[in-house]
Amino acid sequence: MTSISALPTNYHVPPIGLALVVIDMQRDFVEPGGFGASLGNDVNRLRAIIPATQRLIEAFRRFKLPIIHTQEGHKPDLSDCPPAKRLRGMPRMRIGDPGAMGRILIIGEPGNEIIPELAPIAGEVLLHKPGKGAFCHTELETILKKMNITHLAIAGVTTEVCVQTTMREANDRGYECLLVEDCTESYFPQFKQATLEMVRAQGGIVGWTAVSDELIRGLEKLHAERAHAEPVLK
Ligand code: TIU
Repeated sequence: MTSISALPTNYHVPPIGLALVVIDMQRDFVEPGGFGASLGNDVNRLRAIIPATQRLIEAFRRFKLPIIHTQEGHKPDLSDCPPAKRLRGMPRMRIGDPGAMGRILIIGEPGNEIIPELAPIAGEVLLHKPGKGAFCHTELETILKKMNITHLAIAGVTTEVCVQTTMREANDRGYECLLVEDCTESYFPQFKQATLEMVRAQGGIVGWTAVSDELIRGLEKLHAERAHAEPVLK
């Protein structure tokens, strides 16, 4: 087990079983003219996490650990978009309407693409999800089981919506989850802070939180332990 400095206690990771889940780092949420902006949000504040998230993704790649990218989006015919989701609130544009980056929150449209800085590469999982949680109406649990994943480091946007929902879904399914503090952001700073605190309250009721530098330091130790363990694992 590798011990990573985290809150509320150190986070322990086995030699095999850790994956990174990067939630919805798509143009729809971080660029003007997409779904996030249509809801009245200032999308620019989400861009601050791009460099740290890039470094984290690069570290997982360097150590050959699995990466799963998610994309919130709907089929062009909206058959997977509940009317409640489309009709809620008074957005400037609704899901499926034509926007500055194509139809809002529709799979295959330019706005739905992962931003180029964090784009998946061959061998990484790209998962479309119609809901806020990445386990809802997706193959995520099957994919994780096939890869023998037990531990999830979670990054992406927005902290209190898709990230927290996914973390809670994962926690209820038995995964040990770590939320990466400087690789997640919200349109509302107070909601990010509250999420970090509620995740790690009550002895880690939903999981752990840590900054990316600590996680990357942990990955370096994990890599050394794996090199040691590999003859035994074979
Ligand atoms: N609106 C908002 O904060 N988030 C979303 O709608 N989706 C995600 O969090 N990805």
